Amino acid sequence: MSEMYTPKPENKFTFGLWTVGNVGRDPFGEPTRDPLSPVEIVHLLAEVGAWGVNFHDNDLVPIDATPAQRDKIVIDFQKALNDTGIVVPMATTNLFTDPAFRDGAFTTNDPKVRAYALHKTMYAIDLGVELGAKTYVFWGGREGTETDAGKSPLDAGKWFREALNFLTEYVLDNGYDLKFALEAKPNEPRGDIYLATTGAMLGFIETLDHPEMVGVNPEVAHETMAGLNFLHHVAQAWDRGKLFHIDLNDQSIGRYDQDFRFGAVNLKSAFFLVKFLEDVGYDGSRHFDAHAYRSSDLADVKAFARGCMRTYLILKEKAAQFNADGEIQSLLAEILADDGSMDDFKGHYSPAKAAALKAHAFDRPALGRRGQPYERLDQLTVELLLGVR
Ligand code: DIG
Ligand code: MN
Ligand code: MN
Repeated sequence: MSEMYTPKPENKFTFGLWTVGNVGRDPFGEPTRDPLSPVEIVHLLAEVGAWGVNFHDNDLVPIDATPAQRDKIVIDFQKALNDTGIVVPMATTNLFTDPAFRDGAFTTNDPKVRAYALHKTMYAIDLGVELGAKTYVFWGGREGTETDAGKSPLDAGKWFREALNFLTEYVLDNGYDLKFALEAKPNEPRGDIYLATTGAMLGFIETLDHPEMVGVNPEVAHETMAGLNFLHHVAQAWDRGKLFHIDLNDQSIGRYDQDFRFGAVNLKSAFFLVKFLEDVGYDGSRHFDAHAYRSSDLADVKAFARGCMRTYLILKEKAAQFNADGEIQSLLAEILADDGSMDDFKGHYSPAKAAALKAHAFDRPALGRRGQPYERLDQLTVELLLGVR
């Protein structure tokens, strides 16, 4: 394989323990692969060239482990990190597997479970910080409903806000260097999940006591499931300075959460996303929250992981090619042409500016006659991606 697309630490490619460790279980079938220990996964990720590994608390430490078992697991895991140079940029809490969370964790009607969710998350934050995490993800997989008869969405929002306010204070109280990243998803495993899109999360963050500590972790599959344009959500997050992390994978619109290999479904969307991240200088993890097909064996799981990273690097090269392509850039210059005739009306409001703009005579028919060469531009983009430019 070409050296050009070999991942390097500076690419900041990461995988969760649950991704390459996915055993192939699905709602209709038993596992198809043997489980891998966290230590084995760290060595697998080092072998394929990843930079980092992420985990839910219980991916690493079983929920019923004793303190002594927990400490042994952490020592062994830390040794694997030291032996391989793999780092832990992000950690998160499993607040969705155990039956206790059957009706949610932070938003359940049961105050005992809400308190337990805080208890569990504080210990999980301690674990993540101990292993070096600087970003802490919250994905509310069970924070939702199948019927709105039994839970007020106002109560749910209030309880979620209280939980995050409590936990940001916990981070401050302990002097942790940690930021929170909220991950949206429209549904699955709940019939409807609260705060279903990245945009909803951005609005919610502004209601928190410490919004400066909280950003988002958009996932390709989650906005795509709902038929939305993922890039537009990422751009809105970036514009607000809130793109603290990103989950890369792929997905067909209107399907269950497929978490496919990055670029496996829609190469053009993946290209525009990579181009955006590279153009704006996003410096965070490129986290592949994805897993191999259930039909894959271990060798194919490694090919899956390599494929995620290779596709990102190939599209990164295509983005540089796009930015250097004379014909494409001249079309963009034509599209963005500005003769300066409207300069007096730009920028902040003033009564004089408003009066002048109201008095200005526009040739509306002429405005309607100006077309845009988007077909030509998109065809050039497609041909670049197809490798004929
Ligand atoms: C699923 O998309 C979620 C959980 O796997 C995890 O909490 C988060 C971290 O990437 N993604
Ligand atoms: Mn997903
Ligand atoms: Mn995710």
